[in-house]
This record gives sequence, C-alpha cells and structure tokens, in this order.
Amino acid sequence: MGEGVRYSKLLIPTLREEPGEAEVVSHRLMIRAGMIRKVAAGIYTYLPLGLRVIRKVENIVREEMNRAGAQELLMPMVQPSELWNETGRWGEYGKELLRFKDRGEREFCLGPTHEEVVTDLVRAEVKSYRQLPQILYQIQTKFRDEIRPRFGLMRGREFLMKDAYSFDRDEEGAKTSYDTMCRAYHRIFERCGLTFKPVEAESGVIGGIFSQEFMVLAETGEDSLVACHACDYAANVEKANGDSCPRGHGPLSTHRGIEVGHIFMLGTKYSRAMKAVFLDNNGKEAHPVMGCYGIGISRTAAAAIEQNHDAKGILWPLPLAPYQVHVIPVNDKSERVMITAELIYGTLSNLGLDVLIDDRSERPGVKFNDADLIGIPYQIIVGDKNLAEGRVELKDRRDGKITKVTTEEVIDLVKKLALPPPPQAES
Ligand code: 5CA
Repeated sequence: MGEGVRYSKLLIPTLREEPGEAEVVSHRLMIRAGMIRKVAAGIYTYLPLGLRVIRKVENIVREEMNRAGAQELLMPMVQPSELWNETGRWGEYGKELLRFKDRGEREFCLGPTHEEVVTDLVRAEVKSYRQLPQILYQIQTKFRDEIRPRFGLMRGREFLMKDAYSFDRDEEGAKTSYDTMCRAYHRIFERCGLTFKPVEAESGVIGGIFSQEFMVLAETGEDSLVACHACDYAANVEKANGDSCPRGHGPLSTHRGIEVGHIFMLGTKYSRAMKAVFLDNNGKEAHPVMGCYGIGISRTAAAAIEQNHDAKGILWPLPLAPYQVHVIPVNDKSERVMITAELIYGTLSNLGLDVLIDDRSERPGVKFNDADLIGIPYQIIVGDKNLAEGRVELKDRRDGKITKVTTEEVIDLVKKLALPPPPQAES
C-alpha cells in the first residue's frame, strides 16, 4: 500500500556543501540527501529517507526468498566462542571478528556471518532425511571490524545483510538449492532495477567448493572483473588467471563493479566440523550438504547510487526510490497552487503510490535543488503560471524531460509510469 508524507514533517537534513570526508559518490550523496549520518567509523544511522530505501531492498529480497521456498528466521547477533571453536574459525577469522567477554568472563563475538549458529540449530533439530532440504534465511545487522571502513554504506563495520543457508541430503540436492538461490538472485537484482553481472569468485574465509559474486556494474566500483566477449564467462580478477577466456572463446574485457551478493557451495565443511548428522533413507548417518547465500542490503542501496546519479544528485531506480512521486507546489502562498498540489498528492497516495509533498515555505530554487538531490523519479511541479492554463509539469528526474499536462492527465500518466507491475511468475 502506498504512503503519502509531508516534507515539513520529515527529518530530511539536506546539505548544499560537499561533505569533506566522503570519497565515493554514494557516500557523498547519501549524506547530502539527508539519508545517513555517521556515528563512528563505519557505523551509521539510517535517517527516515535512507531507511525507506533499505526497506525497499529488504522487501524485494524477502519476497524472492519466500518465493524460492526459503524460510525466514532471526538468529542472535551475539555468538558464543564455543561454536566458533568447533569450526576453528575463532582462531582463523582474525581481527575482523569483534570479540568481547560477558560479566562471567565468557567469550563472545558480534556475528559477521552465521554458519556456526545455523549449523548448531540444524544439528539439534534435523535428524532425518525426511526433514531435508531446508533453506533458512534472515535479514540482520552484521559486524565486521574492517581495517579501513570507508565509502559509507559500501564498506561499513556495521551493515545489513541477508544471509541464507541451505541444507540438503546430498550433493545433487545441494546443487538444486544453489541453483534455486542463484535464480532468486537474478530476480532480486533485476527487480531492484540494477545492471549486474554474476562472476566466478574466490570463497575466502567462508570457504567451500566454489562461489559466485553478483556485481553491480559501476565505474566507481571497488572490485575488478573480467568478462568474455563471446560467451557468458565472467570472473572476479582475483579468480581469473591470465587475460583469455578459460573456455577458449576469446578475449576478456575488464569492468568495475560492486559486490552486492555472494553465493557459496559449502559442501560439508561446517556440518562435518560441527558433527551435524541425519539418518539417510538407508538408516545410515550422513552430513547435510550446505550452501550459503549473502546479499549486502545496505551496500545494495549504495551501489544503486553509484550506478545511478548525475551532477545534481541521485537518480533512484523506481523500485528502490524512497518515494515514487515528489509533488512540488512552487508557491505555498497561492491557495490555488496548494489546493491543486494537495489534490494530486491525496489522489496518488490513495491509488497506492508513495508520495512526498514539499509543503515547506521555501523558495522554488531550494525545493527544486532538494528534489533533484533526493532523486525521486517523478516530480510534479505545480505553479501559478501553468495552472492559469489548467496545467502542471511532470518532470522525469532521469532525463530531465518536462511534460505539461492537465491535473487529470498527470494522475493517469503517473499511475502508468510508477505503479509497480504485479511480480511475474517464475520462469
Ligand atoms: N556467509 C556468507 C553469505 S551467507 C557471507 O558472509 N558472505 S560475504 O562475506 O560475501 O558477505 C555477503 C555480502 O555482504 C557481500 O556480498 C556484500 O554485499 C556484503 N558485505 C560484506 N562485507 C560488507 C561490509 N563491510 N559492508 C557492507 N556490506 C558488506
């Protein structure tokens, strides 16, 4: 259901000046558009506008995880060292793992990922092949004590992740779960309105048999990837060796990207280490074969800006925009302007659209600059001059194109442009 809101009632502290410390465009624009504020290095508050974008990403991810048959749960952020000692990662993980003691001198860490906790759950509760497969996921705050937290939400210490874990009877089942998740990832990033590429990758400290990253393509991306011209081979540069395609199809080109998702075929690395077993259909003990699947929720919001911005501000893809329509009455002293703007605002919100109305007593220039900075895809500008001819302006934020139309026409047009189409069926 759509939601209408008044600018004057929202905390949107926009800034005209460039924030000094911010090195990348998403960081700069999120600060300037009043979406985030820093609390400590790599730790941010999401303000109302920023949180709306985060929620839009979460909703798409949640819908697609549920559609793929994954079940949502919520595990604790604080994890006991005992579980991490069972897999050896208490020793291996290094300083990124933030460790501390409780009042009883017991050791804990803030969860950077949840393989241990979820495997502990499954070994206690899943005893028979009849209970498999299981795919469990959560959307939760993670903590990684990164050496160089920078770039705002792109590389935070505290950040939001969707992490999913699959448990299967055998390798074949695990491959099916992996493929199901992979398809869900394609749908998620398509629905977000992002240009992306899945690439072969290294699996690092998570480990396992093989892994793929989902890269949002952007010149400002921190990661480098190579892609083949002739086939669909693509790999993170860390993984690719040499500059020709290993499938023998020809030259590779280099691109820059942002890793927004990473999926891993884990095998039995965790279930074996933690002695998770079930009885198979012959009554024999076996370890569930696992996969794990991450999406950086807060990073996806930032990556959307890296890929979609101009000199004036953000160009939100419609599915991630904090609001879909921004109604701008240019003169709040004019009764006619305010009545028309309120009418459009009310009608569009009732139709189920997310609408922001700039009801502030600000100069038109200030309102226009803020609107371009915040980057809501459609602006409806209501002014005395056009109203004298019975018209308002519909501005497309991305191409700047302005169409003069009647009040009734603007409702119809925006309905067509901005009402989300019903999600398509599984292909
Ligand atoms: N256990 C697996 C997935 S369930 C895992 O932790 N994978 S990960 O390390 O690749 O992280 C998953 C995703 O979280 C990454 O693809 C990235 O989009 C996001 N992410 C990782 N580190 C950060 C960070 N410091 N700031 C923001 N997002 C991050």
